[in-house]
Parts: sequence; C-alpha cells; structure tokens
Amino acid sequence: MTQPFSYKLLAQDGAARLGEIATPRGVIRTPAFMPVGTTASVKAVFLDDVKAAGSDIILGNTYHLMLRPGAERIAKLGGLHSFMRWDGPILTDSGGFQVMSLAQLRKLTEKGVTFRSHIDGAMYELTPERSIEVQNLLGSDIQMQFDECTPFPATFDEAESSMRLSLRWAERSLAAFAQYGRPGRALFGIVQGSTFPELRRESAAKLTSMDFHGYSVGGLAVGEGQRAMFDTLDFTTPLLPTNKPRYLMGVGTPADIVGAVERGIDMFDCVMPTRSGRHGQAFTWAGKLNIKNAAHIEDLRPLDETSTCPASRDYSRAYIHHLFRSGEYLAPMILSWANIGFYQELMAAIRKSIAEGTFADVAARVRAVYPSTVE
Ligand code: PRF
Repeated sequence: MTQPFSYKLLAQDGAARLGEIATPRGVIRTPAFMPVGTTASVKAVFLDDVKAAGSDIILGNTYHLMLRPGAERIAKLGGLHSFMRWDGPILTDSGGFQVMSLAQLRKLTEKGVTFRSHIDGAMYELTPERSIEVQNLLGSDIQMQFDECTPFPATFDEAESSMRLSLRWAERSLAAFAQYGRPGRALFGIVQGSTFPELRRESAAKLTSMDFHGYSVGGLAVGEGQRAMFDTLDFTTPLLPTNKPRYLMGVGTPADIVGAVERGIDMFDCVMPTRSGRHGQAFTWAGKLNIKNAAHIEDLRPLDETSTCPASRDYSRAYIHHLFRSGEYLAPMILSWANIGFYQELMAAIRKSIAEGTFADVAARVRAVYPSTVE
C-alpha cells in the first residue's frame, strides 16, 4: 500500500515546531529547507551533494518545466524524479508567481493567466486546472494550488480582490487534484491577503475549511520588509491547523528563517544559497563573507572549519578566491555546495534545539552573525 502523506508534530519550543512529514518517497524532517531546482537542476550542485548535505526534499517549478522541456515530455521520459535522478520528495510551485515575475505580455483573468514565454516568445495559458495537471505530469509529491501572489504594496481593495481570486482558484485546484492526483501526493493551499490581518483571516478560514494537506503562507518576502513579514506571520500562523505543515514561500536569509521558525513555520525554500554562491557570497557560522574580496588571496583557512560539508571544510579560501578570479566553473560549484551545506546545518541545529528546548540559543547565535533587519 502506498504510504499516505502525513505530518507528525514531535516537539515544540514556544511556537517553534519539530516535526516529520511522511511521503511515499521518504520522510521530510521539519523545520526543513528545500533547495531550489527550478529547471530540474539545483544550479551548479550535484544532487548527491545536495542530499549528503542533509536535504530531504527539493523544489521544482511548473512554469519553467512546462515551457522547457515540457510537462508531457517529462511524463513520457518517466517523470521528473527519474529524469533528474532524485528519488526523494519533490515539491513544485504552481507557476503563477513565476509567470508574473518572468513572462512577458501577461494577461490575468478569472480563468487564469495567458503569457508569452520568456524562452521562445510562444503564447501559453496557465489555469488552476492546467497547473495541477502539469504538476501531476511531472510527478510532484507536494503540489501548490494556483494562486496570485499579491504584489506589494497593495491597497486593501486590491489585496482583497486578489486574495478572493486565489480562493476561487484554490477550489478549482482542489477539484483538479481530485482528478489528476495520485495516492500519497499532497496539495497545499496558499494563504494570501498581503499585510492585512482581516484579509489573512478570511483567506486562512476559507482555506482551512477545504481539505488541503498543508498550508503555505504566500505573498510575503515581496518587498514589505522583515518587520512587516514577522508581524504578518504573528497573526497568520495561529490561524493554521496544528496537525498540518506550514510553508513560508521564497524565504529567506538565516535571520528570516530563525524568526519564522519562532513563529511556527515548518518549511522554507529560497534561491539564496545557490544564487549567492554563484556571486561569491559564502554563508558560514561566523557570518557571510565575500570570497572575491582581496582579503582572502593568501588565506589558507577553509570557509568554515566547524562545517561537516566538504565544500566548506576542505578547500582553502585562497583557492576558491583564485577560482572566482579566474572565472572557473568550479568556483560557483564549490560555493553553492558550501551554502547548501550551511543552510542544512542551520536547519539541523534548529531541529536539535527544538527537541532540547534550547531554540532561543540557536536563534541568538544566528542573530549575532546574521543581524536581523528588524529594529
Ligand atoms: N505564491 C506562489 N509561489 C511563491 C509565492 C507566492 O505567494 C512567493 C512569495 N514570496 C514565493 N513563491 N505560488
């Protein structure tokens, strides 16, 4: 029998939650960080290293994969897991957020979004039904409802009509999931409502009355700033059921993650470790450093001697600095790997501390070197 999708809350320290999500493809330890593999690749990092760093789940994108190589083609080739050689769980985003940030000539209607591909200029349509169909053709284990990420800032009226559109799309996404989904696959609803308590309350109330397997908090980390994001989480996470996972989409810095865990969030994804890695930024337990800086030219120390990740532990700063200066492909590879290693060590430390009731110590340690932008 297929292992059903389930969430188990194992321990709490304040509002911070230690848990486990069981899926047919394996267990996800939460709080979890999901490396982003937009185009069926966690950029510049081999998946064996992503896995060995402690990643239980990775993220893929409906928008990119439906354009290239195409959802039907991936299904024909055996599905996304075997295509990219990742046998653990995969979560896919539903595409609306990416359409609005990447595609040209976007037109949003009640039915969905039509847009011109940023790759070849061809016209496409993405609706709740097509998004869920694509996510199932890919074979994604955790799927997202089709939603509109309300731009920031938005007036109350704009945020209200956008949130209500996402609610209608939530119902259509659920109906499509009943048609295309398979046993063991999960569908998450996405709470919208910008920074307005009343709108978040309406969104959460309607979504939690529908039968989703988990809940995302969307529409944050879109320019509102960390204070407003934390304030929004303060009144949003208590509206979500305690027996299902909560996912804060597109977040964030180490300080963002610690602050959101503190407010009851279980799952995160962000391009930050890999994108920063490609640009010479390294995340370590002593803070962030820019390896391109001349200060590292003769520094034989590793990025982080406390790390168990080979990328952080085994290569000298001088060597990685040289690779960046020389434009070597290996430079972004080592740094992206090191940053995935750091993010997963951070999550492991967070999980251990919740079990031991010492989350505040890890939070303080992170904030000492990754100053929170909240005054
Ligand atoms: N909706 C979806 N994907 C997202 C977001 C959202 O609101 C965000 C917001 N930070 C990131 N990714 N579907």
